[in-house]
Amino acid sequence: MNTDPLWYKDAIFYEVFVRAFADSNSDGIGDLPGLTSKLDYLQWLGVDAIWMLPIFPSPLRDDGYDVADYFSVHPDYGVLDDVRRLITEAHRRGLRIIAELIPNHTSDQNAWFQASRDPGHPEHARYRDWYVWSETDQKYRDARIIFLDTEPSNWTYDPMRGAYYWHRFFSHQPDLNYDHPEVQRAMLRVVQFWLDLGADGFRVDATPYLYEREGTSCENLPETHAYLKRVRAFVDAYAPGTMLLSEANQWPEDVRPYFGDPAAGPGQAEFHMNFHFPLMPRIFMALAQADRTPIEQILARTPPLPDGCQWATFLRCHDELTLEMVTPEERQFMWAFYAPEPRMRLNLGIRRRLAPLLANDRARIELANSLLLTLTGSPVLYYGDEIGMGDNIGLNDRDGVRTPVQWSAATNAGFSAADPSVLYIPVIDDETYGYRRVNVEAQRGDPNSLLNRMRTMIAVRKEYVAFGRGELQLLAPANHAVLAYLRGHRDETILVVNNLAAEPQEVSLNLSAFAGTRPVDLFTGQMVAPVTGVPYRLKLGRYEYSWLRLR
Ligand SMILES: [Ca+2]
Ligand SMILES: [Ca+2]
Repeated sequence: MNTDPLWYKDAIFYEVFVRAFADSNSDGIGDLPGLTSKLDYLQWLGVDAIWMLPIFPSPLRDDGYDVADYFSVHPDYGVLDDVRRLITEAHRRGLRIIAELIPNHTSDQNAWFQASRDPGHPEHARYRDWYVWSETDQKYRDARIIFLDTEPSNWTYDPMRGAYYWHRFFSHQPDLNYDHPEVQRAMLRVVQFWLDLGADGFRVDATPYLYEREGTSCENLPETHAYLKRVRAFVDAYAPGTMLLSEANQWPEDVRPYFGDPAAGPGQAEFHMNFHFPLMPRIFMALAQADRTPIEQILARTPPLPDGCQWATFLRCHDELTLEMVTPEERQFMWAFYAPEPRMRLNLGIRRRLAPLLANDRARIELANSLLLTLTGSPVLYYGDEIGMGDNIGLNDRDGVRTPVQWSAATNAGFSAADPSVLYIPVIDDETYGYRRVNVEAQRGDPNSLLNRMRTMIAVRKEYVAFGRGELQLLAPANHAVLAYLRGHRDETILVVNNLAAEPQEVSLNLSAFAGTRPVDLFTGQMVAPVTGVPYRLKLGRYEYSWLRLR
């Protein structure tokens, strides 16, 4: 295993929904032993860290983000020993395991909430103030409602308690009360528990929302940052090398404080990594418009990061393609282009997978991944996108992008030996994306498959430190259909050129600072035309990308 404390800067992350990955006991539900049995595949693919969606006991009304017990595993997935075995086997293969930490809210089925809401509960006195209770539903009115499609208010009345409780997400997910010192300590105990099991890091859910204060949006509050810094100080002391990744769906300047200020001294660091949410829709916008401007604009608005910090970038994830961080006009454009059918939309976003979003156009899918793997930060791949899995917009909410992995053309796509009628949701079985046509086994055997191309792109990226750690310098060619940039780290300089258009393009780059170098194509190892004092001219096919080392 890579023991560099900055390992996450060079890592490629892979997001796994355990339920969808592999079913070891034929009950139709993916589980921890199933995931463990597929670690060889992930090692072969070349990823470095596996981020698991929640595996806690839960009523699963929000796919496990409604936690009923932080100190156990949902029986569908296995037992705590299965977690230990998974982590041991992952580490043996040089793979890290990133667990979920869900600090803002619990399930209404959590024993803490049951004791808090019920005045007759034997432990009511202890848990009374663990949640945010109010006599009225009029407090914190400046806080927006996030799940606009389902929730009319951030308050819900509980007749048992005779009061309203606060919830930033679903009404079955009451917010914990971080003003209570016991709650602050309880969440640190959760962190400790999962570190003791061997977790290498946490993806921390919904970080902006921990505290509430009147007259504010109840997001990004100083009290919230102070607590998150305390979590960081705790992991640094208890398990050095643990990586913390924050989910703050905010503008880059608002995300910047979630990195903290590590240079300011002990206790001032916050997260090692944050997702770069606003970059994601702009990659899709740039592809739709064949114009690099949206990407340029958001990168210009992205502040430099402190030492040791890194963006997490992604194309798709388990949630909808969120359009919160775009203007209303841009949102209309994105909906019209990428979600022409109303049922493709959800909240302020689009509930589709990568391949269907890009019209299953192989060149376009590869180009999107070229951007993901070279532009900035550490990439996070979403399970199944490496083979171009489809989605099922006939399923509810976000289930359509959480279907079983298509391992083979066998029954249930090789995901499970159960009767197909008992699968947690059906496998994709349509003309274009069905498992008989799109599956891991077939693509592994085909050297020209998307899967093998993804594996090559991952391997090439990992050969050059500049992609994870280097400076990014955007070039400004006159042709706006081309996005070109230099990634540089010490003696490594890599030129990446992407044609965002469906038509071939010519581009002329100013590389005079590199006159005399002989660019080498990182995929073929072939030298291309030398750089001279005059503009460097390249011809690119439709959606073609080129990664060149200048030396
Ligand atoms: Ca199972
Ligand atoms: Ca909160």
